[in-house]
Amino acid sequence: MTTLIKGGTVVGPTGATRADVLIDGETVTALFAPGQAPDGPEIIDATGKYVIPGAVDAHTHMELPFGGTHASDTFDTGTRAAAIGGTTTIIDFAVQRYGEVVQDGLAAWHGKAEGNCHIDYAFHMILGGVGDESLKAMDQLVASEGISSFKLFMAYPGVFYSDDGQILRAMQKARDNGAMIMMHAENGPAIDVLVKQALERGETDPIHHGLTRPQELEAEATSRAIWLASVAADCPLYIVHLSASKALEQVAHARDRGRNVFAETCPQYLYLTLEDQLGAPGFEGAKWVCSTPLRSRHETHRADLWQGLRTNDLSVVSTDHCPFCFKDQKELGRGDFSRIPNGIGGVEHRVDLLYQGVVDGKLSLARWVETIATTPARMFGLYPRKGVIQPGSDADIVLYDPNGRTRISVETHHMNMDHSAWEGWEIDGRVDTVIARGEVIASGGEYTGRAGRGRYLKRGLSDYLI
Ligand code: DUC
Ligand code: ZN
Ligand code: ZN
Repeated sequence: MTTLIKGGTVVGPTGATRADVLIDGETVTALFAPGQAPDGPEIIDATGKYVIPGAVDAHTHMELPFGGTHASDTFDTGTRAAAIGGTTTIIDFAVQRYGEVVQDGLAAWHGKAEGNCHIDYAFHMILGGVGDESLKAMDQLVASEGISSFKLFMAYPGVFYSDDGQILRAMQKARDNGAMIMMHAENGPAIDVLVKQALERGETDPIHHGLTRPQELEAEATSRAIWLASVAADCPLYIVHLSASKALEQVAHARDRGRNVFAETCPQYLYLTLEDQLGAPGFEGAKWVCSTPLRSRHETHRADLWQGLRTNDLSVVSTDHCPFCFKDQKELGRGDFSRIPNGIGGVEHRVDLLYQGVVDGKLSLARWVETIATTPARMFGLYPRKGVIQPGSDADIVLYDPNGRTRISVETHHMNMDHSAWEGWEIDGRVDTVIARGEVIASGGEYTGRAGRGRYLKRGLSDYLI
């Protein structure tokens, strides 16, 4: 069946142009200047809308076991919410726990996702233990499993933590096989000292989660990761959930010297703060406990991160979607902030929240699309199948209404959470229609997709490899 998306403004990383998009089955087959398309196909009217590639969220944690509980979205609920919000591909993190065989961790993740996803999905691999076997497994995952990126943690001693020697070995392996090392860059052992001291002083409220993770410990770890990658013959390095000005300085400095270093940030760091959200009265701030933490409103983090997106020192915006309900989950940390499960849910709202940056004059239209769709696809080996509207690409397309409005609330969101980190936020724009591999799965507020239609995507190497 052929379909023509007619009358809209197609936005890509190089700008916006009036064009009609022809889809045949699951694939984009042609773009036409207005009025030049042949008669015949079914028409989707995009008058007054932006026509953008389906967004790619390169950082989600469905069902992640963490902090004595599990992230509350399943692949079913989480990918449905993503789809409704204009995201048509996620890259989730499969987990190798301490002592586990990497391939067993991966198989467990396939078991959770298969048959349950509403949109296409891929995996990165978290390495919970770097040793001879897991280094060998990295080769196998790159060569045969479509997994070309591995996340390591400089934080969370005793949970996911890798020491510098382990990190270096994984980086050397990645340099050899073309994979990307993704780094959670916070100095975990130093944070643990500050956490213990705070608790001994009786400082137990959620705000102390942020105060015990100062930006210096994010900047130090970021810098150390960059130097370790340098020792590993400039292994490609991607810093996840970068939140702080001083960490951004480290990335910018490396990039200015032509280093193979990239970074992402997340909407929570662009808009929310330590004082306003994490410091909310009583235990309320637990909703915004995540790591890296929200940063102080009295420093320049948010402005610096927006600027980093404009200058490409930050290449990608992901969500780090890791939802926990307030009741029974966040509540595990009443009286001890260090027991609050770390994570914020937001997979449904990234497209809208970043569009608000366009409205506010902080980001161009082209850069909006580039940071939420095109670059994540290129960074993680999904391009040009995903992240762009061009002949041969999957017909993953969102019609975005710049004249619409979105109000975010727990009453209306689709994520499996009993609260929203964005409660009451109003956005000047709205996801109107979502098309995934040629199928309209959401339109005008009605959802018509289904669990199981999403397919596993084997990824290639990053387009940005040098
Ligand atoms: N950070 C979070 O906030 N949640 C899950 C893991 C992580 O690194
Ligand atoms: Zn992390
Ligand atoms: Zn994460």
